[in-house]
Amino acid sequence: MTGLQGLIFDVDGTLADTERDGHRVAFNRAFAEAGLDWDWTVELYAQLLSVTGGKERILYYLENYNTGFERPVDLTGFIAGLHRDKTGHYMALMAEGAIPLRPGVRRLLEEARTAGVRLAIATTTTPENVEALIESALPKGAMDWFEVVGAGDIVPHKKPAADIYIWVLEKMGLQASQVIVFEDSAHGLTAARGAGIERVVVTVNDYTRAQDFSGALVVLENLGEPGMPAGSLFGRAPSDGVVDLAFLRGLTGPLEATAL
Ligand code: XBP
Ligand code: MG
Repeated sequence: MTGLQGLIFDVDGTLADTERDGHRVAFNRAFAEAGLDWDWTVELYAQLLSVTGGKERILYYLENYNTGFERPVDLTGFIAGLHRDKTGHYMALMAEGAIPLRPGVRRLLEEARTAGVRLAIATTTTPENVEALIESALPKGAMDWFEVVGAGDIVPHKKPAADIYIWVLEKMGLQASQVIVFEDSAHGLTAARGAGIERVVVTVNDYTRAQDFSGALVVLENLGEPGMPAGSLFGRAPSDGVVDLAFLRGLTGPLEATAL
């Protein structure tokens, strides 16, 4: 295992809890605006999250939950239009400051920057959405904190495919053994592991808590803050409940050794 050079973050569910009150709400606003009576409830959305990517998720919904919908001839164009409007609604929600970063995220980003550990993003979501969240939740110019942003349709296959992590590693010029990945979902974990990355820290949320995270080094409630330690679900958790660089640099053992 080589020294730690970079931290790669997933966005949705990892940097912030954007799915239930961000993406889901934006989808529903776009549907209503288009005159559709589709309602993606919190419960239904949990099932729809089995497919990553907003356009892919709409198609999955039509194929599995709304088969009676009379499809327009140009279904791909129809979905793309809906999704474009959804992105607009999502950006407006972020501009209102609707979703804060999760505990410990800003602290760890700032510690990494100070220490010269490189930062990157690997996400399925649309690039504009990443910028909207970062600009609303971090100081002005914080997009520059991330030297590589891998997002959306930039790769042919979205998570759980490994494409986005392979793309980000290549852009950073780093080996899989030189980075640690932060994810919130089994699909994200599978994607990172598929790219050969062994060190994956999972922080769960209500949509992902029950998923299978075997293959992660540690599964936590969140990254923790001093005085607000993170609960742990699996693996080698930090003794003080706070994920910082000292803890991450110690996460070097073989994978099997940390799976309790
Ligand atoms: C994120 C997603 C995305 C968002 C919607 O997954 O699945 O589809 O829900 O984004 P991950 P778009 O956190 O694993 O990257 O609508 O912009 O596609
Ligand atoms: Mg995620």
